[in-house]
Amino acid sequence: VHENDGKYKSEELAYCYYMLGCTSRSFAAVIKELEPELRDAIMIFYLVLRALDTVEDDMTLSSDFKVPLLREFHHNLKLKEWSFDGSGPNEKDRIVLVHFNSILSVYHSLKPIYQDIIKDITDRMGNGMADYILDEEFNMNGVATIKDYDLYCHYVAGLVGEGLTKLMVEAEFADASLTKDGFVKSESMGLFLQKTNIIRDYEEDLRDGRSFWPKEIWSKYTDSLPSFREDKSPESEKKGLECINELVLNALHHVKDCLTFLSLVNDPSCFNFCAIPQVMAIATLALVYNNPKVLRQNVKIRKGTTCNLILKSRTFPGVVEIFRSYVRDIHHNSSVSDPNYLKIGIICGEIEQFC
Ligand code: PS7
Ligand code: MN
Ligand code: MN
Ligand code: MN
Ligand code: MN
Ligand code: MN
Repeated sequence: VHENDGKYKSEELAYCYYMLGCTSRSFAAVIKELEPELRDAIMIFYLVLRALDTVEDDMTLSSDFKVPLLREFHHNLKLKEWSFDGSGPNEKDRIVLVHFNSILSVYHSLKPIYQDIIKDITDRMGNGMADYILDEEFNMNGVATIKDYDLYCHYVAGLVGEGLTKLMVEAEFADASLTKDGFVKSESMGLFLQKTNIIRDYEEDLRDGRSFWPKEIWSKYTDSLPSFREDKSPESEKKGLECINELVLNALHHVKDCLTFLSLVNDPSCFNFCAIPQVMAIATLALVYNNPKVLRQNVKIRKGTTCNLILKSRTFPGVVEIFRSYVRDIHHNSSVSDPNYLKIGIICGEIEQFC
């Protein structure tokens, strides 16, 4: 229930934190613990992007309507009032679009430099998402090459990493070198989370009529991506597992950059905010690796595992230890018969050396 118990300095601010809790399980907890200097800015950044993603995800909107809405979305941040109630009643996060006025009110109270960072990322993400909305006549959207896969993930997650890094460096909570490397490390932070989400959500996304597994990878294992969930034969399952494992191999290439990034975040509250999603991602990758359940249902790490990970990830050595342990699990679970057995061995070895 929404209630302002005097903790927040305005009704709109209280309502924004209420919406944050409604729309995210894991991000709400870490954002609420941030230092006051960045807490409201990152909370608003999250809600603005959640609103944009709700438009992107809404399959009841025609692409003729959706594409300009995504491309122009950042202009709404210049308005005093804007809201949207055209999303279907089943759209789970539609609250942030219906009550976008509260987000705008708090957004305009942020430091101008924080507003500029948020608006620039919203502009580039909205335009990138629009590029990947396919025409109605193709009723399945999809990603063709590995390059397209990386570009889509750049738009929806790499850019979030860039924006968050700019905010943390501006507030002097992270090392300024992170904004002077062409954002390669923050890009890996975002891509590692997004790719893990895409691998895990195979079945759920197909059920929603979408898919983000790149054809360049899955076409080595099947002629049609949905066959992995439809064809129950052992041969099909074996190919499905080999495909998952190649996607995991691809995601593991971001790990070294992520660990370097985390070593350069100084403020403890920002460190937790950055590190917790990453340790959940490596735990999820270890869970999905060689796991046939991914082809039929949405798998999730256990509640108890999550709690232990959060407790252990408060320090950099704790995070490194968690990565070492899950990378070792993946290595042990790989079998000689997998076509990427050698490559998995190489990348796991490189990461373990690096730790
Ligand atoms: C601004 C905190 C920390 C340097 C809404 C955090 C959806 C994986 O759609 O909700 O349910 O499957 O499970 C977050 C880098 C982005 C990337 C991207 C904004 C880390 C809109 C998160 C989050 C950069 C597009 C959430 C990328 O997953 O998705 C803030 C550093 C939003 C981060 C989306 C996905 C995020 C995601 P869904 P989820
Ligand atoms: Mn989306
Ligand atoms: Mn989404
Ligand atoms: Mn524009
Ligand atoms: Mn997803
Ligand atoms: Mn999700």
